[in-house]
Amino acid sequence: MKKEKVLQAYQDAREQYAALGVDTDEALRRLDSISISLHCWQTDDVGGFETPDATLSGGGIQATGNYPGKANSVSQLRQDMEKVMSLLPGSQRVSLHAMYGEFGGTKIDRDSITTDHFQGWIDWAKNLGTGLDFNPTFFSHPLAEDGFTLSGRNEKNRRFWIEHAKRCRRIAAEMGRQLGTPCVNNLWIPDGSKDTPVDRYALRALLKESLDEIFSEEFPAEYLRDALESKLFGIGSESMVVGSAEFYMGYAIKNNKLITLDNGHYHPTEQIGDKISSLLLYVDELMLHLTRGVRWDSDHVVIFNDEIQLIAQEIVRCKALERVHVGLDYFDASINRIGAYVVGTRAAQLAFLHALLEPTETLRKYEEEGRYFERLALMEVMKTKPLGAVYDYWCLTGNVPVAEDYIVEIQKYEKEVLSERT
Ligand code: RNT
Ligand code: ZN
Repeated sequence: MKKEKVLQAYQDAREQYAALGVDTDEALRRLDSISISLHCWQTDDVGGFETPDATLSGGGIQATGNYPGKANSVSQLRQDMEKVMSLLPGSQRVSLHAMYGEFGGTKIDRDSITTDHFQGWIDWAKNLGTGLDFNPTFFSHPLAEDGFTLSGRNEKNRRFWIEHAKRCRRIAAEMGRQLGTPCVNNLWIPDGSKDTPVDRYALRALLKESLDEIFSEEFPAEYLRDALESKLFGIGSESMVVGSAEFYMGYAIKNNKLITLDNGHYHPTEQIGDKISSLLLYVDELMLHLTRGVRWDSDHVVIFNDEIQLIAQEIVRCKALERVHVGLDYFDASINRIGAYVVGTRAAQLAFLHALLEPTETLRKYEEEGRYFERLALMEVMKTKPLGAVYDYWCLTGNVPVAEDYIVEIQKYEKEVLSERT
């Protein structure tokens, strides 16, 4: 895109928004403050670097497709993430899963991992000037094969997973300490049952007991934030998931934890954006796993759809940008994986920009006065304002490819780097 054209379009857009009382420069300043946590697992289809290879299994999550070029090593993963970040305006951080440690070719089981296995990641992040988030890995492991981890009745297995979770918190806190930005440690377990269980209470009581033990160790909030992620159902856990929305909501409110909202984890007619204002009244902070649910799958690439727009709008309208950690969670193995990141992150950024460019005060006034036609009309009008011109300008000033220009960059990377991989 020609620089002058982008600047010209921005000037015009700025005037159009200003006429409605919206300051585009201010919106971009606020957008700059949103750091998006990029989930490392889109690079390799949730594979990880354990020895022997922990191929994605259990947990009812599935990556489909076999597009060439997936990352096979820590260095390839880093190279890919760096490429992704070079194509994105604004700031990002990286979210790691415990299975992505540097294990030096030896078998280190999940109950034995330490910060040493992640020091290389911390150094890498420090070098890039970015932060890290973390996730214990409760799937793709023989001790998760029966479908239960922290809520399992097999006491030996449950202890193994408690130990894993405790170690992950220590690693995450160390990441936060060294990097000077709190690390969100997000806990998601696959536990659930395919068919109707009889004693749900016992399973949930066990999960509660496990969490109490895991969280008994205290860490400063500047280093570590603990988040809990629920799910409605998964493949193989259709009838009941132990860590349900109610379970974690109760736990988080009572124990001062964060709630992770993964918008692929609810009934398709539920509006995840609608949950934000309620949760913010009872928990200090939220974590987002932005994704796109499609029928049975919760993990398609994020696009600029109504659902993502409402989530961003609700956060902005609640004046809660500082209380929400924005992260992504999807894995599509059927398209260029670097492209998947850039499409999804840009869509999430667009949603926040769209929300920041809303004449919220005018809309609020209409609402208070019961002028619902005016509220509806203005919201519709805002949909076709030149949002893209403002986003393009942000890319230009951030020295990253504007609009469709990033497509060629990814094609080039595919040709030069990804296609060379075996
Ligand atoms: C699974 C959860 C979870 C995972 C990642 C890999 O349904 O969304 O967040 O996707 O931990
Ligand atoms: Zn998730």
